[in-house]
Amino acid sequence: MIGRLFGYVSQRVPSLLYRVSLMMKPQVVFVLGGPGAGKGTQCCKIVESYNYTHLSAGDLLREERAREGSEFGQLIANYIKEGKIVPVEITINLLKKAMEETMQKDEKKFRFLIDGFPRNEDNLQGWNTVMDGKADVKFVLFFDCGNEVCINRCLERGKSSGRSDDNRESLEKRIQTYLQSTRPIIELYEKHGKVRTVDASRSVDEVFADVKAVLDKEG
Ligand code: UP5
Ligand code: MG
Repeated sequence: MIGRLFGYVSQRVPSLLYRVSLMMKPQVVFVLGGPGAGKGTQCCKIVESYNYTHLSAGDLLREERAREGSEFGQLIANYIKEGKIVPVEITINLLKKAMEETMQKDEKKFRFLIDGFPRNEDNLQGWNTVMDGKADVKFVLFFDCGNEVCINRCLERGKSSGRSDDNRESLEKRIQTYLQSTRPIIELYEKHGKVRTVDASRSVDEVFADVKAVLDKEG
């Protein structure tokens, strides 16, 4: 009897654990930093070594801009060119949908790097309204990089990227938006001890060594 009971329990334990893991809330790391700080580059490297899904808010907006029949295409195009932050109702829906689709395809993929969001107070409020209780923000990974380095990286990329905002005029606006709107959001998280800062002005590999140290510590 006891033997049978033990067998029953030991057979069920892994499946119970598995089911608990299925009920995991999305675990989110917000990835922030100036234009060209290396957010996308580092997220791609993280995905190679850690069990994270990379969602770039900028990439999702560019996809939506290009989607045939999108009612927001023109608005997104204007905002991106001007380095302005798209109203959160648009961005949050794209992010939520991408997270849901990822988890529907594979329930074990509940860790997300949300790259380039939240960029301002409006973004943060939108996230809190829509995602409150639905996801846990673990910390902000902040790629700290001087403006000149950021601008030069984007201008260099602009030679081949085809991005409508990789030109000096748009870049100056992007930097202003970053300083005025995004830095205060990083500072807000800093006050809550939730920012992990990496010096992003060094080589890709040097930056990634620090990123790894952060992720290995945070789990
Ligand atoms: N590079 C990268 N790391 C390097 C290193 N360590 N040393 C030397 N070179 C390095 O890198 C940029 C370039 O630098 C690349 O050529 C790379 O090889 C090189 P990348 O990794 O792409 O940097 P990243 O920080 O991702 O730069 P990005 O230009 O994507 O940052 P932005 O934050 O400006 O752009 P994003 O795509 O997030 O947003 C674009 C626009 O979308 C915004 O301006 C805004 O209008 C809109 N937006 C919203 O409105 N809401 C959102 O929530 C998000 C975006
Ligand atoms: Mg990017």
